[in-house]
Amino acid sequence: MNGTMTRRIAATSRIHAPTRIAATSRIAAVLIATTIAAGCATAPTPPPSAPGSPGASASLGPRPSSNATVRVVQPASGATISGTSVHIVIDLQGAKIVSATTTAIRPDEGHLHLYVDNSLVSMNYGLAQDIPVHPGTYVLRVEFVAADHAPFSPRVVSSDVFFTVK
Ligand SMILES: [Cu+2]
Repeated sequence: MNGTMTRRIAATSRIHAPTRIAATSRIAAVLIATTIAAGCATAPTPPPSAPGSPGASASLGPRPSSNATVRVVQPASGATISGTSVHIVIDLQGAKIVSATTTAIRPDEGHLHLYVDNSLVSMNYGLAQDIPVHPGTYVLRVEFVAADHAPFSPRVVSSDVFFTVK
């Protein structure tokens, strides 16, 4: 980790305040220093479970549903990459990304929350993002959330994508 990388991350990403950082998470450790500019005051929301998991939307209160679907295009599941960052590309169908934070939510507007190893590490208002990584194996999951940063019900979440950095 060096200062150059930190500055580059801050300049290119809207960093979400992590709601729960595993002390052992390599990426969380990288990103913890860059979480200052969070434009997103997150309600404490549990990380999304993989599709089909029980209890994915428990205790979230009444939330609208959305017809949107989201998936990870890149990296490919099982990919092995080298370098100090991974390029993530998301496909979102049935909704559009809006940068506004509002409680006047619509089922077809929102933004993406990105989880690495169950930690919410970053968010931007686009469909592509570079995330700094160290060698290791990671699980990536993306969720489409409403413009108030809270999930839809049922949650609009991608399948898990595993990738290895060497
Ligand atoms: Cu958000």
